[in-house]
Amino acid sequence: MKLGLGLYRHMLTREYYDFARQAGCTHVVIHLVDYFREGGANPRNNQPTGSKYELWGVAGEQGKLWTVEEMRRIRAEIEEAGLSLAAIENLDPAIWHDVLLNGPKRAEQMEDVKTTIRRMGEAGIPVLGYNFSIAGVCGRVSGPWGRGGAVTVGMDGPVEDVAVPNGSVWNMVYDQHAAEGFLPPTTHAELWRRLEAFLAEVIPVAEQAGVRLALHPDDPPMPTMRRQPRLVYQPYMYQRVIDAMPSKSNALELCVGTLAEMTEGDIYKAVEDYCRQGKIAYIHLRNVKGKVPRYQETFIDDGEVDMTRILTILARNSFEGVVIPDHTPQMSCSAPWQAGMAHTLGYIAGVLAMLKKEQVGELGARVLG
Ligand SMILES: [Mn+2]
Repeated sequence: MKLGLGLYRHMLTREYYDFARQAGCTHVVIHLVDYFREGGANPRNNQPTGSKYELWGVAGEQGKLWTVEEMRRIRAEIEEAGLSLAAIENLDPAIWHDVLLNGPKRAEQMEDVKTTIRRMGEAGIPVLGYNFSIAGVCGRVSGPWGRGGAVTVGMDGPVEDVAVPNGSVWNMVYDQHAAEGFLPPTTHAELWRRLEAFLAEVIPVAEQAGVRLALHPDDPPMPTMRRQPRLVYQPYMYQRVIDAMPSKSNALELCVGTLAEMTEGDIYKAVEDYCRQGKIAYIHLRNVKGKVPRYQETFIDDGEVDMTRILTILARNSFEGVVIPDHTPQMSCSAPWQAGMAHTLGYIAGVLAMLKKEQVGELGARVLG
């Protein structure tokens, strides 16, 4: 198991790489989409939050793909700082909105996704995290509900079914000049059909490129949000994603916090099950109190999930991927994001050190016995 840190686009600098190294990370997961662009409800010193119905920000340029040179340069800068680049997290809605929406540009945008995956392979980046979600992250509120009055996010009950405006998908705006109006509602069956068609086309390309696709579950995991169906909102639904296309390249970005917010299933069993199948590309670690539609994100050691148990399950099943902190509540200081990350990374590093000792101890006992 490797310790990593997720960095947003504006954090891809030597200062943040050094911060990750200083906190004990060997790996980073990077975002190339700038979620904060023109997003009023979305300050840069926190996770992208948006508000209940307000979107994160404006997506990039349509058809403008990440280049091999750009990805190679970023990878080289990360390695220069003594780290490895484990994954890119999330595709820009600008390049694949019609794949999610089954819109008129779907065919050309599928080619853009494939090109992106091939280029990642060329640049030596092994994992692409993604969300297959129409409404994306929404319906959440923030408040000082964390330990010590830390500001954190969560849901405070069912939200009104305010439809998704035209020109937006997955909590971002991709067309500021779209006609007035709202996305038509679709069904769960249709959303699964879109995912299955996507995987059937893209996974063979990913296999050839040596890239794993890793699906994040729907956050918050409600059956529908904003009149749109959601794909993975119970732990067992991840199995359907896996079975849709058996391949090493069809994998999971397993988010412990999101899975813990789900109303059914057992978080420990889910982690063990997907780990044993070798399906976890990397892990988002985050703790929570409650379940949808009433939950709050908490500090890593302050929620309802026993994180030492989660990390023990991963270690005993020889998980070799990267674990990164997901979000944390805002700590009261001039660098709330960094403080929250450093606290979480220190906690994970401590548990991993204990587990290593235990494993070495077991090995020693076996040798001696
Ligand atoms: Mn997550």
